[in-house]
Amino acid sequence: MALCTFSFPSQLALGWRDSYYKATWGTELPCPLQQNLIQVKKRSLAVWASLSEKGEYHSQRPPTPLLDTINYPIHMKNLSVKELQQLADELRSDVIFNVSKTGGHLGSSLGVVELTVALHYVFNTPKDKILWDVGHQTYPHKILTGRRDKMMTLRQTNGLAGFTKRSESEHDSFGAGHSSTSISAALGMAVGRDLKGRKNNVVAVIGDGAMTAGQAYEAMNNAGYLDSDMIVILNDNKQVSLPTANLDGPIPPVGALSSALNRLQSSRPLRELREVAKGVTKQLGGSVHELAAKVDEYTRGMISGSGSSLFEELGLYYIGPVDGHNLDDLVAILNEVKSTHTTGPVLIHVVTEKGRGYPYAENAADKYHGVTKFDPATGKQFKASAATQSYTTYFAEALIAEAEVDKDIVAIHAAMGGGTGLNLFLRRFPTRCFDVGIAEQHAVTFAAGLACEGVKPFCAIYSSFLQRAYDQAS
Ligand SMILES: Cc1ncc(C[n+]2csc(CCOP(=O)(O)OP(=O)(O)O)c2C)c(N)n1
Repeated sequence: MALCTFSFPSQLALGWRDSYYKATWGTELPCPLQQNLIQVKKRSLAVWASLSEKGEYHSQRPPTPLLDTINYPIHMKNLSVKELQQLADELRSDVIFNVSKTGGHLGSSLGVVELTVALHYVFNTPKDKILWDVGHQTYPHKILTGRRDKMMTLRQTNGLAGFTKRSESEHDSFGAGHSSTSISAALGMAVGRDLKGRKNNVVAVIGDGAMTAGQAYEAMNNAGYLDSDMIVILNDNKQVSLPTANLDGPIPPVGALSSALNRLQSSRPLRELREVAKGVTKQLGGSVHELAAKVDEYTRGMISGSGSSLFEELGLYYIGPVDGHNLDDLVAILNEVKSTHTTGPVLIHVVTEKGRGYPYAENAADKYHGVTKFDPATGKQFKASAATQSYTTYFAEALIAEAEVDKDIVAIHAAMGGGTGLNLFLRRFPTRCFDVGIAEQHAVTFAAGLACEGVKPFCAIYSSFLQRAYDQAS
């Protein structure tokens, strides 16, 4: 079994985990793969962008009259929902303009603009805690929490961090960068609040990608048991892995969770039945109340077959799916959940679109997950053309070359098909490439299992994320 770690952003180091390859290839180091790294012919890079005339951007900063009046969430509390929509529109155009000058995570931030506005409208940070999983989607949150004037310093030395950072703002209740920590941390904050006798809300916002990691389930299992009040918002945008830009088109999200969420969304009649049951419960009470509760339970049972059981059986009360771009719905539901105390953990399933509102992002296979500087008018990114191919591409092409002659070779990555180059392998060998989701520890042990069966797995993991699988690798 071969374990390949990638350092950020894409340096290559190879670690050979056992004597399997020595037996197979009859060599230790340099291994055949490394030799191939040298042999692979240089390939011309795709032309990503043409600078506008004289290297200047065409687009100007968009007018944002309402956003200009809002430096902190406190300034938006008196807005109507209609004005909130205007604020969201201006916020979205501000994010696009800022990121066009700095580069950064664009698609994920665009997808949560309405959710960010609704959260800051309903909850009161920093007293209430909002925890953003990974933290790469927090540009709208940063703009609304006193950091708008620093957005041009994003991800630069001494500038704003690309993720949430406690020392940067009291509105960043938890620091992140690596995924799937938000529910654990939120539970800790909820239990800490209860022990201290405080009264505030704790909200974790976690994507369907981050929800594929084991830690999220460890946390939900514990949250269901401890039963502290907390809210988990599942931001379901159907993109689990990244980026897909070097494929011809989008790839379907990996994992059973994604198809369960899909089925859940399509079970509309059942959801309506559940709503009716709830309505009857409220109006009548008594024995009819019990009957209605049974209908509710029955309906939930039926829905649970297609997804909600996943959360409810872990002890979280499931609400959804909710249109994550409809401010009316978001504000109403968040207010409802906020005012209903002693409910234990609640999960609100919000459906959003990555890259929302920026057609170039919406139409791109990777939804502009991470971009270089770009021209907002055309969506074209200003990518410097490198003299040589990246290590990542050398690695992928070398592995493909080996796999052409050895059909036992398979490739594994943890939601990083673009970053590891294995999307290229996937394109060549669709049935021999395994994207396991954001599950590094599972990826490594899965590879070990394959190796036990005589398959030759190449497990490629970003080095910083390999910390998650250190025990499995050692
Ligand atoms: C442990 C770990 N592995 C991999 C990554 C790289 N990564 C950053 S965001 C992301 C996808 C997250 O998907 P999701 O949570 O659905 O958020 P979205 O970007 O779709 O809004 C990945 C794989 C990471 N941050 N942490």
